[in-house]
Amino acid sequence: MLKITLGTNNKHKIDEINLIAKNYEVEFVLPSKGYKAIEDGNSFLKNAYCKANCARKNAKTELFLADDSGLCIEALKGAPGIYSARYAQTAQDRINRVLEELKGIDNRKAKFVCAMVLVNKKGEIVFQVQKECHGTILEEQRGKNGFGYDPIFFVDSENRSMAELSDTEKSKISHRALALVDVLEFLKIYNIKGGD
Ligand code: ITT
Repeated sequence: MLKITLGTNNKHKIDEINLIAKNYEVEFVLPSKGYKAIEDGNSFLKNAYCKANCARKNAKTELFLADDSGLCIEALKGAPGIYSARYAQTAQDRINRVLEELKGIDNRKAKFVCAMVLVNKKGEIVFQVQKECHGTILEEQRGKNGFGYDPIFFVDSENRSMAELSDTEKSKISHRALALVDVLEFLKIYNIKGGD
């Protein structure tokens, strides 16, 4: 089984990622205690690199992956974008802020974006990808699954909010799923395996 350190402090992300990866011989593990990345890039890919690079510290694996993701709303000129995690204090406050900012606005088109960067022990980029999942911002919250902005994100292709999808359903269509499958297929094509 190939083990890869995932540079994240978000428990939902690692759970989602391991569910998506369940049919591959890959397991994602949390970084060592005290892991804290400074996300000072101006793009999802740059911030994903910051996190993956930082996860190398005291880690036991050969490879390091990070996911930088967020919600981009057309009528808000792409906001909250790379600031999605910092748009307000709590997840509920962030949802409230988006709903407030979109009050009375007809164009509710939005997309979730996920950038993933895989680096080696030297911090060199081995693979990177960015994917999107398209939808519409609802007028009010729907569903209890997932995390973050899921309850207000209506997934066009599924006709339900992201939070109304089961974990397994989300793991097939999300921005994170689309990006991770490319990472996993890259590992498979190049026959990159773990040592144990
Ligand atoms: P790490 O940086 O430690 O990985 P984080 O939550 O801070 O965790 P990001 O910087 O990538 O992660 O910010 C992503 C934010 O975008 C996240 O906190 C959510 O608010 C939102 N987001 C990303 N993916 C999402 C998803 O699948 N569903 C709902 N909201 C999501």
